[in-house]
Amino acid sequence: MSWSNDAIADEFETLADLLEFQGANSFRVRAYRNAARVIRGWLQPLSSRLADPTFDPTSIEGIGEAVGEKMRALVLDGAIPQLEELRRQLPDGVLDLLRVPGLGPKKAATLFQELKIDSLDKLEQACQNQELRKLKGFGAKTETTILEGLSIARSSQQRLLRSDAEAIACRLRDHLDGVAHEKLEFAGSLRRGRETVGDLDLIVVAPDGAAVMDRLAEFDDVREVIARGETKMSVRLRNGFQIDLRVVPDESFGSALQYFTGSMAHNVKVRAHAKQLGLKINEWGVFRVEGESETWIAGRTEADVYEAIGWPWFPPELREARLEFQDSRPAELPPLIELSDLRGDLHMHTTATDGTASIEEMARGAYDLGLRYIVISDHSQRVAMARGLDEERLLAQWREVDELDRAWSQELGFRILKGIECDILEDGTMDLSDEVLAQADWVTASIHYGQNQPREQITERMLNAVRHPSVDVIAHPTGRLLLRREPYEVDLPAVMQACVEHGKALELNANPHRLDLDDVQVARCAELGIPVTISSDAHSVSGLTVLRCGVIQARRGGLTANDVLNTRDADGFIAWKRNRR
Ligand code: DGT
Ligand code: CA
Ligand code: CA
Ligand code: ZN
Repeated sequence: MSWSNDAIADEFETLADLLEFQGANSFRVRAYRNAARVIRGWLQPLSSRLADPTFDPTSIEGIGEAVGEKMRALVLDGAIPQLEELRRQLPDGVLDLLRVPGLGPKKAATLFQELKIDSLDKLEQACQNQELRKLKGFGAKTETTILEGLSIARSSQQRLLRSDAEAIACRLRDHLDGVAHEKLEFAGSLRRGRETVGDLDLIVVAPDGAAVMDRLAEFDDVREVIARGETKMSVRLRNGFQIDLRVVPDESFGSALQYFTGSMAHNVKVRAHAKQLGLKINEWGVFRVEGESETWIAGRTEADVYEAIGWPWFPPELREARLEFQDSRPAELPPLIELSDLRGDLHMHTTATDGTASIEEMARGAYDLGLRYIVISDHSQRVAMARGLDEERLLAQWREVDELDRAWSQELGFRILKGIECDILEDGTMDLSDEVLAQADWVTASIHYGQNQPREQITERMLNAVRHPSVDVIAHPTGRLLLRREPYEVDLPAVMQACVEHGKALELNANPHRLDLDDVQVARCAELGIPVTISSDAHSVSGLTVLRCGVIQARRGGLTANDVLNTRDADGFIAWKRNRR
């Protein structure tokens, strides 16, 4: 049960939060936050290195004496004494306050001191009574933001982003390689590709189930074994996340995988259909029921289970009892899009604004992933925090893009296209002139400011952008941040209708924090014939790999390669824009 780098980093984040809450020196707070970032990004497991007394943690850039000592205490003794002391001093509810989006440690401290707020319930009350706006540095807007954030703080207590849950699943898979097993698969919402995951459901076939359970108990970050029986075990990690393990016989692997993949609603349909055929399905298999007797007929593989009831195998992403059935029968479904169908990436940033890589480095990264073209789309001037491009800098960047494009298309047949992520300003106009936008190969429009405007206003801004002759696609159309920020108030059906009329595309932003549009919304796009773009919005070379997450989301919406614009090759993509009505 040693500490993963993530769990170590979480402790330092909490330490920084609590110190900041107490009003500690901001230099110290920053040092702990930096340390957390370094630790999270470290590729080797630090806990095993720290067990070696000759290893000097301060040899790592960004780790000083104080952090190094605390890391050792944490890994060797199980706690950072100073952090435990802080936790003892503060009421429990204070830690909950720190999880409310829009409420940092400083603001939380003010609320605690001035209004004696030490729980989410008291915070909600105070916002509703409009008490916050009386304080310096708080306004009506803060109250709204906090009220919106409250539901997230309450609901996000256990759920993780799918990408974070997947990282834990990968580590666990490696860890369990240390014990004999024949089959191992993660079921549940992770397998269905949901954007957030409540817990992991692990199905294993092994010669010695008890040994697998012993091994699970030793997994990094396990805080407690919640339950352990003959075939089932549940553990909880330090971050509160739960893992459910089932050890099943080989002949039940497929039926257990099917059962625990869910969704519940999908399985209700499956069971009802089986019953009509005189069959019974549960996690142990498919059984023929004759009077009192039940005979096992299938269960070894998932395909066997579906075959036994005369149904096709459904991709797990579709098992939500939504698209996969029509009139309670399996729907006729064309093959879903796959990652390898993507040819280009239409949304990414470079060092010109808030990215960490140059145009050429992004191109190289995309080329190495097997893509054939990219659109460089840095921020426009309104996004001053990210050094957004004004017209002069943008035109200069485009000259550079053109030059690189010439070289790269000649040498590698790889295209680098001129784009921009142009802000839709608060008044509904575009952040750059029509004249400049008209020269782009691809114009992405998006909202970064005035996100709290009323529904009519936001919708009108989006409609303006869709109607703008040079705009091609609206990026992250609802503005939500998973587990952090609710979507803007926007009449999405109206925006979609306008996209149909004007032949514009909508983005499925693949960033795992956004996945914006969601599965139901992309399904609606496909239904209306609105081309969807799956783009990374990468700010670094490694950020390009999130395209995978976007493809999973698109599959959940039942999308085929045809529904997605950037599955076309560069010529086809450019032709689509040219032929637009
Ligand atoms: P999550 O963990 O909240 O993200 O979502 P799931 O879908 O992974 O839900 P979970 O972990 O509670 O259960 C995994 C699957 O197991 C679920 O999709 C269907 C199945 N399942 C769980 N509990 C029950 C139950 O009480 N009855 C039936 N029929 N199926 C269940
Ligand atoms: Ca689950
Ligand atoms: Ca579960
Ligand atoms: Zn962007």
